[in-house]
Amino acid sequence: MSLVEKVRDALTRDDGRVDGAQLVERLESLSRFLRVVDPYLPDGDLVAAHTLVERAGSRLKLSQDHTVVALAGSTGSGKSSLFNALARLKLSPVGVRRPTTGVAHACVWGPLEAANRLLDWVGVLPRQRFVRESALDGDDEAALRGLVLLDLPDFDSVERGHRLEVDRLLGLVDQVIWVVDPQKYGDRILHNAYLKQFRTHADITIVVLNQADRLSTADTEVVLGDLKRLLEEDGLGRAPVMATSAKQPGMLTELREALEKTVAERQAALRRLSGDLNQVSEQLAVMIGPPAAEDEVDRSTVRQLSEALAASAGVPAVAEAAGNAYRHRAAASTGWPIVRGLRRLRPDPLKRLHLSPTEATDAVTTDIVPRTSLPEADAAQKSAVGLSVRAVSNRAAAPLPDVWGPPLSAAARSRTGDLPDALDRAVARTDLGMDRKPVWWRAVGFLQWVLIAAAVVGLGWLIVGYAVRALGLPELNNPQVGVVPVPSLLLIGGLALGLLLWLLLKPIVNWGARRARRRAEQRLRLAVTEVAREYVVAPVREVLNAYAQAREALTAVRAE
Ligand SMILES: Nc1nc2c(ncn2[C@@H]2O[C@H](COP(=O)(O)OP(=O)(O)OP(=O)(O)O)[C@@H](O)[C@H]2O)c(=O)[nH]1
Ligand SMILES: [Mg+2]
Repeated sequence: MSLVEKVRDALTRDDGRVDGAQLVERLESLSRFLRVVDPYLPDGDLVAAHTLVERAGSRLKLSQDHTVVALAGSTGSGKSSLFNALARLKLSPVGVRRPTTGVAHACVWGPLEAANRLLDWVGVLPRQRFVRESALDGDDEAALRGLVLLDLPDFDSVERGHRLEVDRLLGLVDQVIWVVDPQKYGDRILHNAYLKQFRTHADITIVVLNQADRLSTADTEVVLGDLKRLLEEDGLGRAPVMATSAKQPGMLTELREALEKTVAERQAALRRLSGDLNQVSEQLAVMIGPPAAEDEVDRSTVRQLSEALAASAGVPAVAEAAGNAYRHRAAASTGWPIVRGLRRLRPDPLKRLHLSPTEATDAVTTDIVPRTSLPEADAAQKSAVGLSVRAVSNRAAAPLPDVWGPPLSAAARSRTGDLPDALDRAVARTDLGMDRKPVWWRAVGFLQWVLIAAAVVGLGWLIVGYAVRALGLPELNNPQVGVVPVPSLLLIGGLALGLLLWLLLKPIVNWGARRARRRAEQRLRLAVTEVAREYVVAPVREVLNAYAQAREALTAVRAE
């Protein structure tokens, strides 16, 4: 007996009463558990729990004033004889040809109408329902009012249908009296297929050694002792065991008293369901382990995923293009104006990828995101994404019971089909920080134009000087700086300084380009991480949430 069973045993022995409201709460927790896990766990593992919720709901809606007690056992053990003896009427045929009883018979102590709905639900045919009219016996039978006794077919029958019917009824009744006889009380099927399955139901189980009239008192004691030992092994050490005889009314007193107690307590139906809940929640416990970790999917796993996604989305290429675009635009604004035009003929690297800032800004306002012209991810990149998606679900599933592996992996993969588009959109939408011209570009650009203007003035001045000389007009009096005349100084100085300025600024432009590249890469990676969270981590988290809720619900089912 496990520790939990021992504690439960001690508690139930104390008083053994099951609180109806508490039972309903536990059943509600079980329904909550099922609602939460249904989308994720295999149906086959949840059948017993679903059946119980349904059955308990129906039983609790039906009469609580009646207690349905079944006489079950192997063929010829004397179920029908006991049934008749308890009813003190010949209601169910007793025979020497086996099996005798093919369908369940019911005897109701008290008015039949009140028990009819319950018997409809249990599935006893109307013609097999009998009434034990207590009015005829004075108060003799009053103590059993509310008892619905069932005589079941044999579970070990040559008729296959009998066993199915027995199994069905054993799932529905409130209490079971196992009828064994001195020859077959050790039967393997009885113990392994039935009694062991009832170990969580010791408080609604009675075992009777029938046909005890055939044994001497000493033999009866020996057999009872052996039977008790077997029941202990079955986990039913707590169930009452008694010797009975259908042939000697005096040997039914103990059983009758036990039934009177059952009927008076009106607890059997609740105890049955409570035992079922214990059994089902024990089975479900393997699906629930430790609480899901706080950071279910840790940072390094998400980083690995977003790196794989970044590579497949072409983030390095876009960042590279951003750096090149910086250089391109810096040259167009600050370069030496003589060759600047040539620069302009070359396309902007970002525009080539359909990633120019103007396009992106338009896209935000119109909400239509144009596709980028980035190449599709190659096979290696795709498989890296696949691996890191699997790593996310593996990581989340690691601390949980195995049943959660498949739903977590399905969740991680559920949106991977949408990833390429989502990544492309994220890249297209990302503000790469390239839409503002640095102030110094304008200043340098202006200076370059001033220098060109000076050169043009110098050139004009020189041309005018030549023209004056050619026309024989009085020569212009050119001012001089040192030995160099000002027009030449303007022309050469303007051109040389512009070129020099451009050359001197090149390292700064390169540094700016590197910075632009890094900034673009950072922003793109952030956007890609968002996609990773939304498309891979969020669905996984949803399953983990379900796990946490299921865990909490099952704890409530198990708390008695
Ligand atoms: N001596 C003695 N004979 C009994 C006792 N109970 C039943 N019998 C006999 O055992 C045989 C089988 O009895 P049933 O009551 O038909 O047994 P059952 O368990 O209903 O059998 P099935 O309906 O075939 O499953 C009959 O011949 C009964 O007379 C008993 O307590 N003492
Ligand atoms: Mg019978």
